[in-house]
Amino acid sequence: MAIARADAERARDFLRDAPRIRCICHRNPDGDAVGALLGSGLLFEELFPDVPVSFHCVDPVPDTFRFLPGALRVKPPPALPVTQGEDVLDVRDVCVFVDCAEPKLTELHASHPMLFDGSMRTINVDHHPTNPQYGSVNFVVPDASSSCEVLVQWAHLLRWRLSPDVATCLLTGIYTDTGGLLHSNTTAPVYRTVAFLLRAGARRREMVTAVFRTAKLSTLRLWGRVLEKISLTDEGGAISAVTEGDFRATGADYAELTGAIDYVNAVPGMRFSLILSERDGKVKGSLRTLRDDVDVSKMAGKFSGGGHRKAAGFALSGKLKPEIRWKVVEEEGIQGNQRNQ
Ligand SMILES: [Mn+2]
Repeated sequence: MAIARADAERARDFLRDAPRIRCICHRNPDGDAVGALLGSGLLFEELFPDVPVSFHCVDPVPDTFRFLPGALRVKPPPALPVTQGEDVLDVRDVCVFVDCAEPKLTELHASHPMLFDGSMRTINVDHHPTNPQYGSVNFVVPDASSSCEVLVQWAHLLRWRLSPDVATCLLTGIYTDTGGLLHSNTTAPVYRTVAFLLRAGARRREMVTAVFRTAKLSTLRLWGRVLEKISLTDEGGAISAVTEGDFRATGADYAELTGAIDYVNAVPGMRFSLILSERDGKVKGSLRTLRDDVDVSKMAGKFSGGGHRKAAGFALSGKLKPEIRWKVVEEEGIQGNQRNQ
């Protein structure tokens, strides 16, 4: 599936004629969300120098991605038109949603309904197959590794030149959503896109050092807890859980959990892996598999979640209740040992 030229041009015209462009990514943003947010916004600034661009997210940019150009410009969402203030939403503004699989992931669906009810011009750039195409123009490409890759496809179609800053942002999203070009979504087109971004001047070394070779002590301690608590189930799952107590004790914030699942998923012979985590009265589940015959998006669907075949998630309201499973073992061995002493 690819982007249609007519859509690419229509979205470009929206941006060119907008009084203001607002780029918006999902809550708890990951590398693809931040990379696509900054990469798209900086690109639009270069393409349409007369149109002001702002960057919005309900959560701050994680420290890991603060090295990216424009990261310090990310602000909370704009105030509603009925209020007065410095940054007020105008219904003529054009909003670009990046990596938002559904409106509620922006956390603006209730407070800013005009973004989703068709009263504003919006562009929806994403790669999640479950995306309900809520934009006026939708670039939803499920074969793409990342939203950043979708942005490159759009740029290619209209022959937009990418600056080194834009290329660095977009490369970050491709690298993080493919786990450093290791996940199964690292297709030949991904390598071609990476090569294109490197030629455009993407600062790969700076990005790899910041994202893949730097971990805060609190992160390592949190991951230590995740790894220590891995248990294997009869169904072939490698499962771990982190409670709010774990976050408190390690001083890690929620975003620092990102990446730990790949280690849980490394246990040989397992069908899938799962990390359960507690946050604000909700339990979030992150599912991964390395196998082609397991579809974790179906498993997540049973808990009203979704995602991809190999990476999916869900959220339930509630808390985690610790349960220690003890097994009664035959006494034979113990007695034998005692006799030997
Ligand atoms: Mn993504």
